[in-house]
Amino acid sequence: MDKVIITVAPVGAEATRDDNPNLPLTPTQIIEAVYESWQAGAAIAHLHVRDPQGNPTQDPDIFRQVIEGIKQKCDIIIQVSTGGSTDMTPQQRAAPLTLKPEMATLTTGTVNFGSEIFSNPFPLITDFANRMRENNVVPEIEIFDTGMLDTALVLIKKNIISLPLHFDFVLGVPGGMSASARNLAYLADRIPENCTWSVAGIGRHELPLGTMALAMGGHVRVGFEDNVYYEKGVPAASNAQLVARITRLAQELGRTPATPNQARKILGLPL
Ligand code: KMH
Ligand code: ZN
Repeated sequence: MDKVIITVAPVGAEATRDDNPNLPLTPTQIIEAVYESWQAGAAIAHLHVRDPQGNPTQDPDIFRQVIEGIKQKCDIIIQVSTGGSTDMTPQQRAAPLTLKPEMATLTTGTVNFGSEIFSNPFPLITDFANRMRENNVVPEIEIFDTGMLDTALVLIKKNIISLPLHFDFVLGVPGGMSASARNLAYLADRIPENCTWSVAGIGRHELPLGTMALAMGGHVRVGFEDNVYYEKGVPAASNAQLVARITRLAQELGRTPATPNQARKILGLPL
């Protein structure tokens, strides 16, 4: 496994300009951030969008604008968030699936999320999975804690989602599974055969967990959604700066960043 799929998560729903003045907020800024990240080695863009006030929104019109802008510039795989933010209704969160993006996230359980709750009861998960099937959207299974992996296995058994699958382990959210090497190894060890995985380490954990994933044969997600710093106390200049660092580390470790089409092959997406 020499190719590594690098995902960029350029904005998320939680970070603000107070956290990092370089956070992309407008469609133009998000498009540019994704394009620069693609140039730096990213193959997947995990997308959230913001409204004109800079607040998180799942408005399909804004998603459409961002997706069309990205597609005019590069062939990066588009993955929309169905997580949205913790205060959104399921209906709001699922709205961008009607745009039929190549991929979307599917979180398979509920987790404390700082002082809030990221709510994903079983009926919501199955509803989102069904909508993805109807719209030919390939899910990426988001795992914030161990029980979510067990639920994903149940969903596979019930044929609500189908193999092969790509899992993203989001480690280090306050309230979720902690960002340790042992936890990463445990999760990576438990996914079904022929499946792939990436890690999204939150905050200061982004770099060490990403590096571990490179050494383990996994894939990596970086970006301002998960981490706004380049190093302790130093805000990153851009998402592309974080992608470029993972690309450099990958090359040192004998892993080549996959192009989007190479990533599509690895993930079983149509070319
Ligand atoms: N913003 C978090 C509450 C996803 O994109 O699928 C959820 C999230 C997960 O970001
Ligand atoms: Zn997200």
